[in-house]
Amino acid sequence: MTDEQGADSIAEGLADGMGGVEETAAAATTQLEAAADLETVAALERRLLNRSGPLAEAKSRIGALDPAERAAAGRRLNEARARIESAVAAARERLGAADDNDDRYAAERLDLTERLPRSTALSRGRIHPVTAARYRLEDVFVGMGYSVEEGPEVESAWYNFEALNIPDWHPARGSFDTIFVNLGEPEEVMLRSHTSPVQIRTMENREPPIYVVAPGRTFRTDTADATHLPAFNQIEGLAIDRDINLGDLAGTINTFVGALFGRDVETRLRPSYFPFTEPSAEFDISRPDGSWLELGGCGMVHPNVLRNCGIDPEEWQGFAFGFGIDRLAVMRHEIDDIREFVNNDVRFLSQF
Ligand code: FA5
Repeated sequence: MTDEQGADSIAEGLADGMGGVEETAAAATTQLEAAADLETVAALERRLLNRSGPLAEAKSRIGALDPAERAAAGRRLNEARARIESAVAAARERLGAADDNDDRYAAERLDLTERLPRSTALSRGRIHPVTAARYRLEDVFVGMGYSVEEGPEVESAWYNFEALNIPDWHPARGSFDTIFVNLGEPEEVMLRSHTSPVQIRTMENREPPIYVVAPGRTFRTDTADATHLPAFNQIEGLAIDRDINLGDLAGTINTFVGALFGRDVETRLRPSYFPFTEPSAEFDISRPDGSWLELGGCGMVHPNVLRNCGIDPEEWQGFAFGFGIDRLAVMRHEIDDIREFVNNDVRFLSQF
């Protein structure tokens, strides 16, 4: 028996006077409970309950009954209707809810156990080890009372050389292997070859006392090899105050190296030459095997540099230092070749 035939037979049962309405409603309920989809429920409802349907027809015949029987017949009919209606509602809820939920669940489904193939898996990004070293250095110096300054990567000869006591005839200009930019006067505009120009910019803009560090990219015509890159990073340090001496410089270097590497690492200063510091030194740090590694240059700020920035060298003194951040990261992670940092090999970079 199809659902539609079922609806017909129920309708006949109801239409046959008032006899058997309870049985008919029970049969309708059974059919509705068994209905497999919403369309079947709708077809049963239509046939049983609409205005020209059997319930309505049976009701119209109540008037022909004996008046004493009318109320009871009406009550039975209403109960049958109510029973069928609630069976329709229950069937609709059962099928409708299931249908709706199935669709919604399918659309919203998140498979938390799913594993993407390795090639398409999203991996978490990391901070590049040189950037991490820079952040760490900034933290250490900020903790020592320094503030962080930045300067432009394209500089004029004044900031990169002249104000730093390196006039154009000075042989030290040659040692910086400068990359010039083809703008304006020849050799007037360049990619900065060190972060020392930020010393000048800071002293021009600030009143002493000054305690700043200036990390950033620097550029030289150096050919890339295990210890050199043509674009590398330096951090500059500058302290200008009253009565600053070389001991303060040595103590500062000791303190930040200790903060970075731990107490076991020692530092030493070796006499050297930079036009912008006097006296000048190179500073080294000790390696576990007892050998020394050069980290950078430093010294007491040359009086000419102070004067170039409008600071009276009789009243103010200071020290400056500058060293390679990439070299520091190489040392920190015991890497053999500085070029690894720019090869962009994720297998290498994801180790840090
Ligand atoms: C200078 O650049 C000075 N401005 C440092 C200075 C600042 C001295 C303040 C005194 C006072 P130098 O050329 O030695 O100095 O470079 C400093 C450091 O930069 C080197 O010790 C090294 O760690 C790093 N460095 C230099 N060239 C390269 C390069 N091609 N690749 C990677 N690191 C480099």
